[in-house]
Amino acid sequence: MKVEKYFEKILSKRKIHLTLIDPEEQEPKKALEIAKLAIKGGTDGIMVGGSTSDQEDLDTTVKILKMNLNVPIILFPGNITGISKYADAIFFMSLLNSTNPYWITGAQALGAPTVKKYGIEALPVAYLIIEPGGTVSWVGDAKPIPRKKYKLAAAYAMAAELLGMKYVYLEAGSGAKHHVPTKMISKVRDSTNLKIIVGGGIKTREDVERVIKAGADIIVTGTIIERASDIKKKISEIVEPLKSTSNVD
Ligand code: 1GP
Repeated sequence: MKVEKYFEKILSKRKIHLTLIDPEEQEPKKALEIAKLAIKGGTDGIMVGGSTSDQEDLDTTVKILKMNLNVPIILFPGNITGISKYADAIFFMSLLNSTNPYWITGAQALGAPTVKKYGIEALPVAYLIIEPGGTVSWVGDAKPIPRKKYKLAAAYAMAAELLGMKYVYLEAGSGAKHHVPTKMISKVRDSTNLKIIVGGGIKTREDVERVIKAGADIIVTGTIIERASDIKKKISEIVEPLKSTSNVD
């Protein structure tokens, strides 16, 4: 099944949780171990990528995950080195609030032929960096959206919708102290029909509850699996509110 269809199928019933694994943080075998525990805990898919990915580490990690798991493996590229032929799909992202055209259309043009050659399913994503933004904000030359400027985030999301994108990713930055403000998520929800992905600084079950209530469709967590002593328990705890949400209500 295509990943987009897989998402749609889940979203017709409830919200989605994805686990982000940075291939630079551990050996591929360890990444597989972590992913297996996250899946047992109830995550719906594995994202692989980071702001500074090495292509060889990425390829080996994606390959071992793909061969051993039966949830989608989705690339989350930090640059053109973030593409692997073993993945099921790629978040094909444009960092709309970058100040450098390389991150808006340049890397995309350089990476597109490879994505097409491998036949990787591309999910078009407007990537928006919200304050504080962290490493990705620095690397991506972003002008991070101030946390109280909800309308700015909504305006970017509306532009993304009109440009034909299907997802908007509201990113507070990996390891952020606070996740994206709920009022900003609600404003984006009210302004577009895009699927809303929210990531950065989501650490607790309460965070997930708030973010979903505000209108997020897909929740991404990364840092918590690096810190948890019991990964399966931590993931099952935070996905619990998702499993009881309904889009049919
Ligand atoms: C990073 O949004 C993701 O792009 C995940 O952030 O590491 O804070 O969970 P965390």
